Amino acid sequence: MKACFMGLGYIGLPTAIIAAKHGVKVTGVDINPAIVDKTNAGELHIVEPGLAEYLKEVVASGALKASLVPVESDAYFMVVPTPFKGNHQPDISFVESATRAVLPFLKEGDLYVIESTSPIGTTERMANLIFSERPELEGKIYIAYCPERVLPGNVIHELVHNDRVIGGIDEASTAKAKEFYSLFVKGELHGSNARTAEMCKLTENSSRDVQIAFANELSMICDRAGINVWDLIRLANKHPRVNILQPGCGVGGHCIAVDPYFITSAFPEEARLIADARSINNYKADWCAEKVVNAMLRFEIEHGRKPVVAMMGLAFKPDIDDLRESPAKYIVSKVMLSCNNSRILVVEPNVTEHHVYKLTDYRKAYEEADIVVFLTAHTPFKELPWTDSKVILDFCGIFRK
Ligand code: SAJ
Repeated sequence: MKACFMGLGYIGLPTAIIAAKHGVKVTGVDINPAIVDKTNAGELHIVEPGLAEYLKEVVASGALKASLVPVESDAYFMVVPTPFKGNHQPDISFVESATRAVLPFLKEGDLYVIESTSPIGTTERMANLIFSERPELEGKIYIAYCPERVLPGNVIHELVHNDRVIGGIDEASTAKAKEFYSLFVKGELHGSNARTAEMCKLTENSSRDVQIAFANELSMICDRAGINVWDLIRLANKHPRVNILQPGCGVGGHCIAVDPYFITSAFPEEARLIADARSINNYKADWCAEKVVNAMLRFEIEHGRKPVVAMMGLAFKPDIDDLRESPAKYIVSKVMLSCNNSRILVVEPNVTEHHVYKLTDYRKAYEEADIVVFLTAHTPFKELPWTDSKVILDFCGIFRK
């Protein structure tokens, strides 16, 4: 079995590696020559625990080769980004160009799968594109959608053990795609149709966004009501059928803060709760920034001098170095713009250097600051001693019991 993975990013590369480890002869394709060279040298260009050894092994055995262009294979996987445009409309141009790149190689009996998070109808659109360019293939190839579901940081385990949803454009396509994934997936493979599988991925991440919005809304209510939201949620979750997530300084990353827009842009009349959740989670970051600015003004009035402020965390979630779409980063820049005369110490223990912010060691910043703002719940922060000699704005529950 020969397979081509189009896109060697956070999902494409690990999936290509795992498939190669399970006996598939894999060509990993990327438009970035640096990624291709690095991969062929057996070096991992992403941060993912445990994956570097696997990559070395499959490159050394010849099971995985990276390339700038696809080669003739039995199966083709589209694992490219689907960002949104300025108006929150999904941009599927990378899926389309990857599809056009494999078009000349497709032959009878081949499997074509989209893994990229995609708006409803994308698989059908790509099938139409394929058949309009290669009409002789209609009814002769298998086309399916199978979304990835892995959590960065735990990819090796989740790629193999998570259940997968597989939706073909017809039953034969679903069956063919299931056959491929069963080569390395130990979780259950749930057959469906392409539109349902596309919506399923958007639903999973929207569901998380809505649940986090509930926690964030509670945190703002509790702030005004003088209630500790962490205690409240811990107690409410003692009910056997209640499971509230944790509030934070907003929702970041390239999945949960993005995917719901693929629903709201296509169904603006119907998707009201999903749209509200997005705006609550976006608003939470502005709310946090305003709290920081107000605390700084209050400090200046009370002490007759500007405070030193420590902004603790830039990553979009705990214990990672990924700053993309991070609400913490947004809050830091907003606070800096409003109070550019104050000394603001920026802390991110998982990053050694940043091109915009001068980073300070977290212990030093905590010691020096008058106001400490916890934005990301990184584990090392939890060891810092509680003190009431500073103003502490704990937006992510560092000091929760
Ligand atoms: N967050 C909270 N409170 C919580 C949980 C998370 O504020 O209780 C925040 C995080 O701090 C972060 C954001 O939400 O800013 C997203 O973090 P996450 O850990 O919930 O999710 P991601 O973006 O790392 O990965 C998600 C996962 N989806 C679900 O859990 C439903 C993952 O399984 C998907 O594969 C991934 O999106 C994706 O690629 O779509």
